[in-house]
Amino acid sequence: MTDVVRLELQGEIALITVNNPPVNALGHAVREGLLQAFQSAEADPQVRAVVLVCEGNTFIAGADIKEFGKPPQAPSLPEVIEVIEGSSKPSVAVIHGTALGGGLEVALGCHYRIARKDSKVGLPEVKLGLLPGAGGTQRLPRLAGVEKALDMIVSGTPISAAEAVEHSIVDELFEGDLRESGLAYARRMVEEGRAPRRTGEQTRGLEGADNEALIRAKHAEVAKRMPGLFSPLRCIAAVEAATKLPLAEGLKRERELFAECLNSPQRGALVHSFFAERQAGKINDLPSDVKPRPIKTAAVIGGGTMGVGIALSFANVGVPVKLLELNDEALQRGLQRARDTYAASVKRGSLTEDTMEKRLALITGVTDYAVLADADVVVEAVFEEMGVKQQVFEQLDAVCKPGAILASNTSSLDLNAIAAFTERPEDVVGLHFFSPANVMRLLEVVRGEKTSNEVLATAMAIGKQLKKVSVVVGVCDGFVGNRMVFQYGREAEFLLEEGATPQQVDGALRNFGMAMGPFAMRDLSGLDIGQAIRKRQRATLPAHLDFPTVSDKLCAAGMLGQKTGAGYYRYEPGNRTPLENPELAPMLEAASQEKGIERKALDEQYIVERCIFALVNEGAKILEEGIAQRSSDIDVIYLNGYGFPAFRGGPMFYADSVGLDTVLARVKELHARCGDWWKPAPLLEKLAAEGRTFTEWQAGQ
Ligand code: 3H9
Repeated sequence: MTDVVRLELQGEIALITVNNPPVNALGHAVREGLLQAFQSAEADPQVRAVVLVCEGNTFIAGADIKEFGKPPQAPSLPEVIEVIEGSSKPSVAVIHGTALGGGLEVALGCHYRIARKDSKVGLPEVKLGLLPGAGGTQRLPRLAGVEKALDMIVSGTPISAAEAVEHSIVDELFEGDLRESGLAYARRMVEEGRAPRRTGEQTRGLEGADNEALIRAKHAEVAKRMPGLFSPLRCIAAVEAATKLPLAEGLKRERELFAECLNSPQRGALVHSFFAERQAGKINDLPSDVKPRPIKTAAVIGGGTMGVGIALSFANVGVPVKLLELNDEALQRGLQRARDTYAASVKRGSLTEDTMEKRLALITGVTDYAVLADADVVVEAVFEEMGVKQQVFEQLDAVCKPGAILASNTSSLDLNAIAAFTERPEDVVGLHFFSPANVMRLLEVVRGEKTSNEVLATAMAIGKQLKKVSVVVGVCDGFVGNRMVFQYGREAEFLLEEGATPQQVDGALRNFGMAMGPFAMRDLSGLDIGQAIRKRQRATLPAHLDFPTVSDKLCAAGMLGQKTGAGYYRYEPGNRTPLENPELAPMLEAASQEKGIERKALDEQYIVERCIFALVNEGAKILEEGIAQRSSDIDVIYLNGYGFPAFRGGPMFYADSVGLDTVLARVKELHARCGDWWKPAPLLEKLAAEGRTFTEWQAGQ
């Protein structure tokens, strides 16, 4: 056996244990170990049944993602599973934690499956740009039926063990010890004289439904909901093969489709996103012995949309939270907003009435700062004005207990200045939530000049507690996300002056894969927000940083976006569908004329490059200034907070894949054509000259 797979005999039962922390991934040594263990059990005349169990927190969580793209090493997973399934002695997989991807495929290769009640099973390969490549697309439909298999494989979302039993994926649930439960089940198999029950030989799941219609419907759903994605269509094709071909041929077809996915650029981007998200949680210069402070109670200042969203985020994970407003009327509005948000979820069916009441009971409305004295963390979400922040932080400093985390949700103001309003700047940190805060996964954790290591570690732990993806950023105007989006949005507006319409710009960027175009996004968040930022920036930025004027014209006309029924688009009452705003065309004409620009048609690639490369050039500056720790952190921010397409890996990874020399050449052209704000970032020039990528670069090199 290998170090990571053990075989021991328990009477007539062979007990095979996988121990490959952290998630028992199926790296080369595990595959080899499993093969040897199952072959030994088969060859040993004393053995009458086999139990497969895993140590640690989880059953096998899939293939080892780090091996993708490297030369394959035998035995392959399909070969191992063929041996497991082909064995003449009945085997049972004992599932706990999450049996995912190749892990579930191994379990499907075993003849029986039992699962601990709290476990989950799934085939999430599609999220990595892949499809289940070790028989999952052939074996799952044979057990669960084509409809359920398509749902699981195309969405990648795991299901609970109980649901897996309902769909014949798992035979039985258990509670308690893994080994004992597995051995007890195996003894029963022996007593009952059960023969191997090979999944590949089952047909029940493939019968009795109109599989062709199910496949057609899934195609239509994918075309609508996942445009531009490579692997979902291949997932469907593989399941279709299961409905039409004998197992061996179906498996062969699955391998071909898997190889297509493995070689697609989308797989590279999605695997990058997976590791980038995990890497983001690591802070380079934080000593490993720093322990976060415990967070048992929270408080939020401000009962507006943002403050309430933050309060809901705490309540959602069971943390009692006080919501502070200045007067009773504003407080009641905030509390009502909290109730309305939950009620909408109850109406949609995603929350039960009972859970809603339990969560609401965790939110206490208050109007007096003194009652915040016992809070472990206080998050300020008041108006974005330094004077207002000053009042809040001075009061917090006066009432909060020593050791409380004082956090600001500012999206652009100087956190160091905010910290200086207190006598304890080391306890001040930025927690920049994204709207709606109870839904969006991204959290920028802003590290001030004086923020202590312990407070930073606690802020990251709070993010984890709230189930957010937290990324550490440094202090600058707009931090990472908004500083970059400012450049992106500005270019989008310049395109309007050059001749494009909002529909064309939004359409081009949606075709690129952005969840929303920049103008639809501005209409949603309100044009007055950008106007306030521009006002502040005009006072400090150099004159050559020309500002486009269309947005100001709309604001002057009272068209602030969806909330006023018109902005870049027009909206019918109660309907968010963007329609053409007839009042915009003359404003566009006027804006072009004022600058002496002759309006002309713009092509889609030009639109995309202008907006996306503006993100990249600013991202390069952010990286070099140390505002972000690594380029993949910038990607994580854009993937989770700004609707950047995951299959492109984030703006910095996208630039790497285009080639930094190509990006630099386009940036230089734009610099010559548009103005000095397009000056190439020195880091972009350096890496392009050295033939390196952002991903390879680390600070100080
Ligand atoms: C597949 O199976 C293909 C087959 O169909 C066909 C083959 C032919 N490999 O997420 P966490 C690392 S595709 C390597 O923070 P959690 C992760 O990077 C695969 N490493 O923990 C991290 O490392 P570090 C299908 C992996 O408790 C550490 O483990 N399977 C893998 O929050 C802890 O991870 C999947 O897509 C892996 N497969 O969540 C499952 N998985 O500490 C992917 C994790 O150095 N994994 N790592 O940063 C997950 O969804 C979650 O990790 C899991 C645990 C739910 C398991």
